[in-house]
Amino acid sequence: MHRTFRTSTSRRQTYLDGFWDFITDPDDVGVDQEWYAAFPKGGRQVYVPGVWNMMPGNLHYEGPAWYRKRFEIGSCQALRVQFAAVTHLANVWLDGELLGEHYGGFLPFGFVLPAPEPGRHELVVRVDNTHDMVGSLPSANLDWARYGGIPRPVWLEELASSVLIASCRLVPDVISGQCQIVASLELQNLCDTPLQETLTILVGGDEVFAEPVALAPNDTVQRVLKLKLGSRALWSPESPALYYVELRFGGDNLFERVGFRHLEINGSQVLMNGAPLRIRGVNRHDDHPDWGFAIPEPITLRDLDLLRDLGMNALRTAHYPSDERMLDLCDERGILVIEEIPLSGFSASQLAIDMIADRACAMLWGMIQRDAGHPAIWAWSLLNECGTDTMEGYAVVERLSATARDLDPSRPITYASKDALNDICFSLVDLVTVNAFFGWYSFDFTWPAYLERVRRRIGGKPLLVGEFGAEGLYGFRSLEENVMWSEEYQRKVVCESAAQLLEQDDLVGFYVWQFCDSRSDSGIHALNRPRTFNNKGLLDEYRRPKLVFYALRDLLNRVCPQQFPLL
Ligand code: ADA
Repeated sequence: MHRTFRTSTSRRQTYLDGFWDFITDPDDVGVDQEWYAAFPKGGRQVYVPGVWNMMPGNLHYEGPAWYRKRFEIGSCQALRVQFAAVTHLANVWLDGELLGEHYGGFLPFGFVLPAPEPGRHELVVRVDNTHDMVGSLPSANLDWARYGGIPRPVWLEELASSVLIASCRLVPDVISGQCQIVASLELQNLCDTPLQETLTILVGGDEVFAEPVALAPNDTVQRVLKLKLGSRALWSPESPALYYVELRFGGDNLFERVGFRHLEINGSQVLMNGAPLRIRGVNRHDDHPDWGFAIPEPITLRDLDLLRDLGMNALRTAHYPSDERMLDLCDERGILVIEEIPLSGFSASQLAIDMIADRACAMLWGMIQRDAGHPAIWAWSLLNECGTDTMEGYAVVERLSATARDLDPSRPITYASKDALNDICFSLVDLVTVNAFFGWYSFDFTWPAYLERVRRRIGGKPLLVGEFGAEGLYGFRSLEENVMWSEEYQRKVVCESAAQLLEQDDLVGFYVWQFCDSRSDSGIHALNRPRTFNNKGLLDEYRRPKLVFYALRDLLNRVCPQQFPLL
């Protein structure tokens, strides 16, 4: 399943989870030798969803690799082949014919084939995870692993009808006490004759819209509908009320899910349903030492339980769009999410490269298109720690913020700044997010003194701490607290910082760096990353708690008891 609920009852959905044929292509000869038509012998089997780095010998493999899966279909009007994510470039062939290409390792894409032959078919995917400094997103300058593969589900949809709800973006909101959804839909006629079908929309089982839509042969139309829904139960972290939305068009149907809440900026506060948000969160990579980006759902679920156990209510998907099931679980559990695109650590000269800005815009578009319906997401993050102290940075933030506002006017937008005292882009966003590591990379400020300086630059805007923390090697214990890399030192830095931040009344909140240790890049960061892991986790990579976990839990439960009860 790519969601925690079934997304259609009319489409026959078959997940292609399991073993696929696999072969690396270090000399990049596969296209010339037409491996899509004749898959080479001598490969291995790899599990999908998964990343190839977990196979012995492949930990650091970077470059093209090929996947093949055979499947059978019955007779249907059309076949949809859907990928939840391929990291990062995918070229896809079916029965030797090119279906297309997609770039962007954390977002979905797919292909529709009208009237496919029933019987056996062969899907071949060339995947390339090459990272560079001139066009890839993420670039080669990153503090996480360069995983490659098909880390999220692949599935088939056999369509019973010749019309298709091809895409759907739902933006829920509450205006003057009245719930609404702005629905942007794409409806497709897959056959050679004109037709007219009724589009019906149900919210929580109630029909709220029904109208005929006419389509020319093989035509696609777009509809933007404002659905006024009156009063409904509101979504909040304490009471996460959710509503299924069913779209029906001809013989096709699609389920989505939304929650209703209103976000607004009021001076230095972000209000949800009129009450100020108090963010106490962690940054989290979709990472596990045995699974890479392809974390099994039970581990994700337990991560969220551990987050609640800490007394926290929030998570930042550093630094890329998360698995959709993780967002579904956050919706269900009332966990407040900031989601981000992998535009992280880019310098001014990189930001000036058109391909990088274009890809960032396309990914931001794809992320909002996929995730706008999730009530848990309270802000979009445009980037992390890039050259936003430069005019090149300004141009990119201007473009990204316009894209986000156009697609979703209901949520605040932000980005994480690494140099807030010299940043020049804060005027372009609603919420200022600052990252700093006092007690680790620098000792020049305390948090209160630093935030005071930042506030003088940003006027009354809401302010959030996006990252702070220190490394603590699991099991490295020290009698003296001031020994860097020890669990004791990490506990001291994180808890002292958190205590200072909790006293800042007009701070929207903070996200600790980070939930658990995560595999880092073996490249330029390695000298600074013992074990080649980023060791700033409150837990280690296997989710074993460090001293800081218990101390931070005590602190949060003392300062805000029962505020975020365990579910
Ligand atoms: C930055 C970056 C994180 C991580 C962190 C660190 O703030 O955003 O991804 O690399 O530094 O641990 O140094």
